[in-house]
This record gives sequence, structure tokens and C-alpha cells, in this order.
Amino acid sequence: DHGDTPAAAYEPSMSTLGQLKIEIPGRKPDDPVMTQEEYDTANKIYFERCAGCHGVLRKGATGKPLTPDITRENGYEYLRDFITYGSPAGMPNWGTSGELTEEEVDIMARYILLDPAQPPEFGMAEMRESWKLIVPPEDRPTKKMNDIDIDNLFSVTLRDSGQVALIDGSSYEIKAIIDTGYAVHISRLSKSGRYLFTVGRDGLVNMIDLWMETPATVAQIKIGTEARSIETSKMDGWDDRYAVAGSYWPPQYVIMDGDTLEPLKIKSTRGMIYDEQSYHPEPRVASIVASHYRPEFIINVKETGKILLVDYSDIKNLKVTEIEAERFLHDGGFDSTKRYFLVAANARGKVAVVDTKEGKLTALIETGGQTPHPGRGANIVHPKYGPVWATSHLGDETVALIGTDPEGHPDHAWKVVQTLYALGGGSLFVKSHPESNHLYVDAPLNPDAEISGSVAVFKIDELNQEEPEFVTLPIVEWSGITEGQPRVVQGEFNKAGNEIWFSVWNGKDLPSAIVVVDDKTLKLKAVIKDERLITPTGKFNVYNTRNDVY
Ligand code: DHE
Repeated sequence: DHGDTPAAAYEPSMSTLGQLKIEIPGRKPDDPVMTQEEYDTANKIYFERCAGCHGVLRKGATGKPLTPDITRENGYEYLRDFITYGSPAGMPNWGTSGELTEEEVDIMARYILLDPAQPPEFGMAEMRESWKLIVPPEDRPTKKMNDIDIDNLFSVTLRDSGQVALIDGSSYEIKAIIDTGYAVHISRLSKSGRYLFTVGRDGLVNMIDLWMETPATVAQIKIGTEARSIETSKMDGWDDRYAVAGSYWPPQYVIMDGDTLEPLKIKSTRGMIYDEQSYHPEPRVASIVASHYRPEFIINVKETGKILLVDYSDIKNLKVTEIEAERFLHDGGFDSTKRYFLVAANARGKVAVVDTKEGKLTALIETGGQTPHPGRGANIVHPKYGPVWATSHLGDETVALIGTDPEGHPDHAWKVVQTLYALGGGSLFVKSHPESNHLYVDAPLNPDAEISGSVAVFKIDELNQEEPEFVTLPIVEWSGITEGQPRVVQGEFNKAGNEIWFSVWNGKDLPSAIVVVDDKTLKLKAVIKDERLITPTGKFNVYNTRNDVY
């Protein structure tokens, strides 16, 4: 528990950067005295708890900048109290919540008066060193060796155990539990659907062959020390050719061979912020998607506010289109035609729209809510406004519906056509499906256990009402779990689009579950419980993920 604002709970944890040993940078006059031991403790705490918001180099993002010019102005006592008590703007109350001891708060206040520590780079030599081709392509099966309905398989992140569970979409049977990087952030599929790729928070990428008798990892590589995104080439003719992964540290992306994960090309994202054109040393790679219109990866760079269209048709003569969008790009997805990509610049309250056919920015839309957080968003056909894409918000209960049909509904295109009011703040993900009449909105980071344990559902054919009402599904209650305070997170549909799965995400040592809801009746269909289902979070249906159906 990180205090009482939803935004405060949404902070990073457990970066492996904390394991690194870094010398104290050159001492300057007035530097607070720190022993190497204290400095090691501070580095570990900083990279695990603080860097996600404030940046490794403390240049600020979701959290304020903490470079010494600023921290020294504020002074030791101010910093100590701020760390202890937090702030309503989202800084967790590390001291009073008991997460940090008084001694640790003291160490951190002194630490941020010093120059930031720079963790090591991670280039081709380190990547190749980490690369493991466990089963070379010639030793892999030439046809599917199992009776799994691969298209309806779900890859489920088991966050704290550093694994994914592959769960059958009809029998709910766990087909395999696979060791991966720590806290896998997302799973993505190769275009053919044969290979599943995961990326851990620690930068470890796994390539899993779903054709094997029991699906298993065939290649592995570490692409950095802190990462969130992975994708594969989706353009016709480039099926299963390349994979790409982005990292937070070092700030870069790497294009890999789609059969072996051999690293081919690393590109740094360091450079100028799009608007003020000043240098940023740590522009992190946020979401990545693959264009269906061109042989391009769409790479979103957080701190510089640039969307990169990386042309993979000739990686020796790499062409990158650099779109000026907005700072703090985070997560996003396609509209229903897959031509437009919508991505949240979350700390700026905006959504940027890219036309992936023309390769340029179409619009920048103010969502009207606080901190839009769509995941990949949800596409629905609104009874009044036609095709719209939805995002919920981290900071309030609103859901913004944005028109996405410039041909059929030009007056509504790229505008917020309607705002819905769901359960409360702290939402992370929305979900729908072409076959569904429902829009689901979670609120896992809401401080109220009843809200974070439920999901709001809007009926699409009733959205033309003045103030559309929602139905509340008490997912945690349905799971039968009474211990802890599990959060309900990220709905994901099955292939047919007639049921939706939610994770009941509990503490590591407590029971968690997946609750399956019948989409037609909105009634409980099944509860998947298994002692191996430790801290389930993201779920990725193979068919929907590889075809960008959401
Ligand atoms: Fe995520 C998507 C980054 C916290 C679960 N998260 C993403 C993406 C990014 C990102 C860049 C988009 C990837 C893409 O599409 O290529 N997430 C971050 C963070 O930086 C942040 C704020 C803090 C951190 O330290 O990681 C963060 N995320 C979380 C969580 O606390 C969640 C709930 C649980 C967890 O595992 O850590 C979480 N993030 C997810 C999920 C997705 C995601 C399930 C994919 C949603 C989808 O449907 O596509």
C-alpha cells in the first residue's frame, strides 16, 4: 500500500538496477557524508522505488525532477519530511506508511542531494553475452505437436513469481508454466501465432514455441536492465521475421531476429525533447506496436514525446520517421480498422493519433480526464457517434470516448464525443470486443477495496442515453477470496468474444484467481484457482493479441 491516492499506488517496484554496485560520484563541497554502505542502500531503494516516476537520472517524468540543483535548493529537512509524509499530488508517504524506516528516509534525503548515479550501458556485447538459443530453428517441430487450441490460449503474467501461465481458453486448464523474466509486463505473438514473446521488467525476453508438445522457451536474451515492451513484425510478407524490444534503461530499442532473438540492431533514444529541443539523457521506450500497413514498428518514446516509425524493410539502411507528438507517451492501441494508432501522453492528459498508413500525426486530443491510461484501449460502435475508441483514467472516474471514423463520421473524428463516469479513480484498463455489447472498466488502484475489487460495465446500445449507467460486477466477491485486498485488473476476451477474464491480483503469499464472466449475461462463468497462479496481472489471448482485436 503506497498511500491513498491511486496515482501514488502506481509506482514502480523491484528494478534490477538496485543490484548494481555503483561508486559514489566525485565529491563536491557541501556534499552530505555517506558511507559506501549507505550509498548502496540508497541506490537500491532509489532504483526499486523511485526511478519509475522520477527517472534513473532524476530528470523527472510522472514525479518531479530531483537533480541536485533542485534538491539542494529545498534542503535536507524539506526532503526528509517530503519523503516521510508524501504529497496529495502522488508522492507516496514512505515514512508514515512504514515502507521506509526513519533511518532509510534519512539516507534517501542525503542521497538525492548528491549527483545522480549513472548505471552502466547495455550494448551489443552484453546482449550477445546474454543471448541463449536453447532450441535452434532446425531442431524445432515442423508441425504443431500438441492438441492445444493455440488461438484461444491465454498467456497470463504471474508477476511476482517471474513466470507466465499458458491457460486453455475453453477448458481453463493450465497447459504450461514457464519461467520468464521478473514481472513480465506484456506478452505478444508472432504474426503466425506460433511464437509467444514475453518481456520482463528486468529486460529478459523469452521466445516460446507454442507448437512444442509442451510449449517452452526456445530462445532468450537480456536487452537491458529495465524494460516494458516487445513486439513482432506484422506486415504481410514479414511474418515472424523480426522482434523488437524497448527498454527504460538504457534508453534504447533493439531489433532481433524473429526466429532466434539474435540481436541485430540497437538504437538509442537519447536526444532532444520534441518541443523545447533540449537534450534528454534518458528517454524511455514505452509502448511498441507493429504497423499493418507498412513494414514499420511504432515506438513511443516517453520523455522526448516522439513517436518513431521504424522501417524494418532494410535495417542496414534504417529509416526512422520521427513524429512530434507529446511528452510522456505511455500506452496505446489501434482503432478498429488498425489504420490509426492512439497513444496516451498520460502526464499531459492527451491522446496522440498516428495515421500508420500515411505515417504522420493525425491529431492530439485532450481527453478531459486526469492521466489517461488505455492499455491498448477498447473499440466499440457507438449508437450515435459510430466507431469510437475508449480510454479510462488513472486520476478520476471518467472514460473518454474518441471518434475514430473520419470517413463515415467526420464531425466526430478525433474528438471526445462522450464522457462516461465509471466506478472511481485508479482505473488502468478498458476492454471490449467486436462481438460484445459491453465496455468493461476496471479500477485496480482505487483505494477503496470494494471499488478496486469490482468492474464497471456499460451497455453499448444504451450509450445514447443522457447519462449512461453502468452495472457493477463484484469480481473479488465472485472469486471467493476473502484474504488480503486483491485488486481486479485488466479484462481480456477469449477468441470468440463471448467471455471476458479478469485477474484477481492478491499478495504474493495469498491466493489469487482469474474470474471468467459470461459476456452475454454478465454472470459468473468460472473461477480459475490454482496454487501456481501467483499474482496474475496481464492476460493476452493469442488470437486477439496477434490480430489487435480489442
Ligand atoms: Fe504497465 C502495459 C509501463 C505499472 C500492468 N505498462 C504497459 C506499457 C508500458 C507500461 C510502457 C505498454 C506496453 C506496450 O504496449 O508495448 N507499467 C508501466 C510503468 O512504467 C509502470 C507505471 C510502473 C512500473 O514500474 O512498471 C507500470 N503495469 C504497471 C502495474 O503496476 C501493473 C498493473 C502490474 C505489473 O505487472 O506491474 C501493470 N502494464 C500492465 C499490463 C499492460 C501494461 C497488464 C498491458 C495491457 C494491455 O492490455 O495491453
